[in-house]
Amino acid sequence: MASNLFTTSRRWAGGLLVALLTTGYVYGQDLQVSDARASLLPGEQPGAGYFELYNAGDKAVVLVGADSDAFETVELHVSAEQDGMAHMHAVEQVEIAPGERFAFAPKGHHLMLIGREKALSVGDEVDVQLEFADNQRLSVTFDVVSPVSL
Ligand SMILES: [Cu+2]
Repeated sequence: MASNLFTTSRRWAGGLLVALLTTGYVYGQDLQVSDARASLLPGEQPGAGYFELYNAGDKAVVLVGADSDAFETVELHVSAEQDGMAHMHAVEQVEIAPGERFAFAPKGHHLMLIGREKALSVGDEVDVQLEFADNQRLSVTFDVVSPVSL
């Protein structure tokens, strides 16, 4: 029994190491994130995360989600206007073709930052993990900004 446990945990650790190395190689060079900022409203209202992704690689990149220790939930959303009213809804994924830039920006795609786990003020930094379809993750530091600065 003890040797089984040992084998399992060793295999797990090996897999983790491979995943970390792969992430560093693929996304360190081929996927660039810029202008990452989080706009937080006062109180319990959800905030919004904006950034630009540039796929410098030769394969499509598919963003499928995001996660952060600083928030209970992070969702991919898109804003749209319908009959003169602003709406937003969750999106399953965002695909960025090779050589393309994709902006998460006000009035368009955004990360919805729901349920703050701790107090955050303008000027703070907050880490968000972007999750991709091939099980890779990219940690991005967002600057906390005031909504009126956008
Ligand atoms: Cu939203």
